Amino acid sequence: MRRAIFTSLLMLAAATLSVASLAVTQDKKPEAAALTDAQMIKSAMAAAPTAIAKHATVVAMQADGTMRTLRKGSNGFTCMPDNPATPGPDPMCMDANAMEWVHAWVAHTPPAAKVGLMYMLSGGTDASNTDPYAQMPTADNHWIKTGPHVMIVGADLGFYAQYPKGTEPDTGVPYVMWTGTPYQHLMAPVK
Ligand SMILES: [Cu+2]
Repeated sequence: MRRAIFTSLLMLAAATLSVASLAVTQDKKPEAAALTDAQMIKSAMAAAPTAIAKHATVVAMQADGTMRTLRKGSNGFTCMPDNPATPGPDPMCMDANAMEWVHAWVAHTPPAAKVGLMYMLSGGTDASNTDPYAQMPTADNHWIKTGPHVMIVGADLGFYAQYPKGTEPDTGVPYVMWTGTPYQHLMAPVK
């Protein structure tokens, strides 16, 4: 998983603060506002196979944590664009169960026991493998990089028990991210 959404929240909160300070300092504009809706839709659609992406709802996270719908879809999948503030490309497309899981993660609430699927086919993802809320690499948060992958979230312990759970996994094969937290999930590379 990415901390992209959580990062987006922080970014947007920071952007709001920047706007507040703009009046005083005339500082530069927050870059989170740079993408147009069309650009965000294109970015979001890149996360999943075309057959899924073209019928998916596309949403963008708002400053208050709510979603703004950029395009309504019909297949039960929701796609979110890359967060330009993070190093790697990180758009994602997810089914309804995975969307619930993401909301739980962002809200720091226990996720429902509902298995969900997420696509992150757009490219490399940098994240802490041990801290669901880390924003930056530190000496001990096991910052790792994973290429295009799919994720299984909300599965039971027996499912995750099948896969490696080390803090420094081989990201070329399936592994469990955020082991030991309520948000552990399978990361499965597809390339
Ligand atoms: Cu992921």
